[in-house]
Amino acid sequence: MAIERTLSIIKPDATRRNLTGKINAKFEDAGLRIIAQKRIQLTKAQAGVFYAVHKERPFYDELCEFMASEPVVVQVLEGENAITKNREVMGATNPADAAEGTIRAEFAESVGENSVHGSDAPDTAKDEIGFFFSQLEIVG
Ligand code: RTP
Ligand code: MG
Repeated sequence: MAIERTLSIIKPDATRRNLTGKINAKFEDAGLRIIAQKRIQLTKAQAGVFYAVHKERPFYDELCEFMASEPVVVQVLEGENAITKNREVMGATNPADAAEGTIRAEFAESVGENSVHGSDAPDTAKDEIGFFFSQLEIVG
């Protein structure tokens, strides 16, 4: 199996409720290593660039507003099949559909305020990691 890297964001609903450590424990228990991490507050414009793929969707404005509302923790996770594994640990977008034990099943408040982001493919993972981190900040 390939060792991959993926970009993770602990979203404002989770940082507000002091859940960073509990969420990080889920990643580490699944064999994902946190090889870069920082707490930042996005502007709405920066959130808009990050989520530009969704700009035609009805929830885009609300999503950008939410992502800029309070600090987030951005991270690089590394491990075997890290992109897929992280999506499994996160659970479905809507917490009502998320499997038991997943981050979204346990912590998400709604389909919009759903505690975590994870890259969905190798090309987006590479772009998203580069959006937030320089090579010097990633220590694998
Ligand atoms: P993410 O990109 O944040 O990891 O989430 P995802 O792949 O599971 O879901 P995606 O379809 O990419 O949607 C991105 C984020 O937009 C918000 N959303 N709100 N109100 C709504 O119906 C709605 N749908 C999506 C969520 O924050 C979702 O994670
Ligand atoms: Mg997505």
